[in-house]
Amino acid sequence: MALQTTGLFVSNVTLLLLFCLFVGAEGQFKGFRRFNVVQVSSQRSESEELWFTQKLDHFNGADSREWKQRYFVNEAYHRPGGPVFLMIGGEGPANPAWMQSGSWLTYAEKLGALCLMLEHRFYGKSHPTTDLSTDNLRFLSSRQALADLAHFRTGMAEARGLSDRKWVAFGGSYPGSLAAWFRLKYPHLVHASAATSAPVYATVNFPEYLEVVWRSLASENSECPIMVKKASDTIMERLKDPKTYDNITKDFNLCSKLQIQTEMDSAYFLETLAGNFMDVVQYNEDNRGFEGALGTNITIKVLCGVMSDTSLGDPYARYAAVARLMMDTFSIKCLDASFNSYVKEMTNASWDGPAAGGGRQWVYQTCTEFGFYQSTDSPNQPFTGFPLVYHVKQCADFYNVSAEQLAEAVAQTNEYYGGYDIRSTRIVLPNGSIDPWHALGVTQDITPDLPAVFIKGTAHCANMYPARSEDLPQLALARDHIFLLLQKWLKP
Ligand SMILES: *[C@@H]1O[C@H](CO)[C@@H](O)[C@H](O)[C@H]1NC(C)=O
Ligand SMILES: *[C@@H]1O[C@H](CO)[C@@H](O)[C@H](O)[C@H]1NC(C)=O
Ligand SMILES: *[C@@H]1O[C@H](CO)[C@@H](O)[C@H](O)[C@H]1NC(C)=O
Ligand SMILES: *[C@@H]1O[C@H](CO)[C@@H](O)[C@H](O)[C@H]1NC(C)=O
Ligand SMILES: CC(=O)N[C@H]1CO[C@H](CO)[C@@H](O)[C@@H]1O
Repeated sequence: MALQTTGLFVSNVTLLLLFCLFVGAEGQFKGFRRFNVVQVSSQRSESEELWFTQKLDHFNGADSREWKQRYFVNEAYHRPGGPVFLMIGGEGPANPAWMQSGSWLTYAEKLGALCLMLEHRFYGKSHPTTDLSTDNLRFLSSRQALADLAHFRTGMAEARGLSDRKWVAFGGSYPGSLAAWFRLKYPHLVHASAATSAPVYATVNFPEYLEVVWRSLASENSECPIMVKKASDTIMERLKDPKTYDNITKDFNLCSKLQIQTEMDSAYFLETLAGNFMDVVQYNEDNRGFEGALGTNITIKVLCGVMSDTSLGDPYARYAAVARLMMDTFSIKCLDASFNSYVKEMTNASWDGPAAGGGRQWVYQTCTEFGFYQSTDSPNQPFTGFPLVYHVKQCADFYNVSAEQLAEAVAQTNEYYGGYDIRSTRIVLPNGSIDPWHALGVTQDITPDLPAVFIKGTAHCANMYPARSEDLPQLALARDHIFLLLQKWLKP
């Protein structure tokens, strides 16, 4: 996909991504605060786009409205009688680069699989409705997405004579959860799933995310998260005194003079700055499959190096240096830290709007299904000032969803899918120890047929990227382990 909205990727057309969530480019890719982006690149030309007709509402037989969903095919590894691999798209445009690289293709080559990828409804070019009004977003949910997958599976099997083949679902991050849930809810349609870095448990408040950030920073240098904490406490303190705003504006290279009128303004600013660390931890050395990608050399080690560099001044000054380093790296001219402009962008319902790359849609899904709010409500984390209420209020501001509705929706999600207590078979659940999302994933083998694959020292979705010679040995072993499981499950 071409992610035109992000400063991170505009400059280089050879960088294509697939997703789960977003890195870097603060303030550019609105609404994607650190969920999950799986990224891969490709130097080769894009795969051909194909279109599949879907119902708008799978759960209402009286509503016959239809739309076209985008998908991709790679037949290069397909051998007669081989399985069908289905890569599940997530909360962003489906990236055709996955049709050309990634560990799933290595498996496909060995197993003779036909490879398909289906874009998620409401993301990328898959537009079920004329705009993203809150009324239209009613048709955006994981349940509708799974029903899309089921109907796609059935339709493709008929059209291509693949009904007797074994289908395997793949996905990382939110699509990882979808891969697990596809197998759970449609066991007659999908034989096995590889559900990478999948947050299967929905929760309104997710303060554990920042606790993992603390531990990941501390594993580099025990002083590092303490310096971060000092810096964010200092900023919180200074925000109380408008006389400091000129300095803060200059130090953090803000696009316009800092204005703090409400707690939402200060929370948004503090969260934006914290985002630098959250992104780097989530994607640390994540070998997203291409050399020299922007920002891949900004690691936990680099940030902690800056935070402990006394020559830069006090922890506040070092924190500002981190922010400027990120802006330089991603060629961002200035930091837009205004909550008001964020609200304007997030409430624009046009498909051409600034948050239509996925932010408006994904935050809607968090408000109506998952929560996952990365709040500062735990004492054991390094940041200050963006508590749960700040996140919850956005649901009301953007979509008129109340705190009560949110809480009920999240409870229903766990009731519907089972949360951590998945009852199924033939789902492999890899997780990386430094990925903050592992806290909502399956952390131990549930049964021998629902194995977890733990990868010490790797970040979000690491096992999905193409192998590299410098990969940690445990990462290479994890890829092999997943292959052996698939091979076993696909035995006639
Ligand atoms: C702003 O920064 C300058 C230079 O570091 C410092 O002398 C001044 O006291 C600061 N102003 C405020 C209001 O903190
Ligand atoms: C990261 O790589 C870029 C380009 O190769 C280079 O300009 C930059 O200095 C590097 N940054 C760090 C922190 O190593
Ligand atoms: C939504 O965004 C588009 C594209 O940036 C813009 O042309 C339009 O004016 C915006 N709509 C509103 C209501 O702000
Ligand atoms: C917001 O939701 C409430 C109740 O769910 C409803 O009564 C109200 O009309 C809605 N407001 C808007 C602006 O849609
Ligand atoms: C960090 C984490 O949750 N790791 C778990 C991943 O899965 C393995 C099972 O293979 C568990 O032992 C880990 O605790």
